[in-house]
Amino acid sequence: MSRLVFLLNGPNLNLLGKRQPQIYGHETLADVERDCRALAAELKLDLRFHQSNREYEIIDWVHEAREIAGGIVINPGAFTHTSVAILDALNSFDAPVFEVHISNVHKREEFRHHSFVSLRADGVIAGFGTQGYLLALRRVARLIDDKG
Ligand code: CA2
Repeated sequence: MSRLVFLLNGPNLNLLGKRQPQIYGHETLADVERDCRALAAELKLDLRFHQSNREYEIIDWVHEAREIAGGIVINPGAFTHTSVAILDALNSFDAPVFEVHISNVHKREEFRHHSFVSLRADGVIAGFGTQGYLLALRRVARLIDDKG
């Protein structure tokens, strides 16, 4: 099983740490990437870390992952609640998929309670702040280790 993991972030997450810290915290996406890379090294995972505001780019990364990756960790941002296209792409990926939300979407507006991506995700983490990405990476590493 490949030890390569794609960590994908959707729209507006490039603004992390720069706006709405009461919801998303003070860490920037660069801070998150640094912490994820440090943990990935510890877990002996190779990491591809991406963010895009464009739905098609996220879909293209999922397609790329199909050929080479042992797991995907994805925070699809607002596409979580709208994108059948990202769900369809993830359904073509055979290895574990974990969905991460920095905020607890279930404590927020009703429209954030439904996730298309959850129909495919093997697990969902919400409301753990940016630590959620690290927890998801640990889970992927464990599943890859167990598969050998
Ligand atoms: O809680 C999450 O991680 C979300 O996926 C974040 C999305 C939101 O649409 C989802 O419902 C839940 C929004 C990301 C926007 O990120 C910003 C960060 C800082 C400032 C402004 C936006």
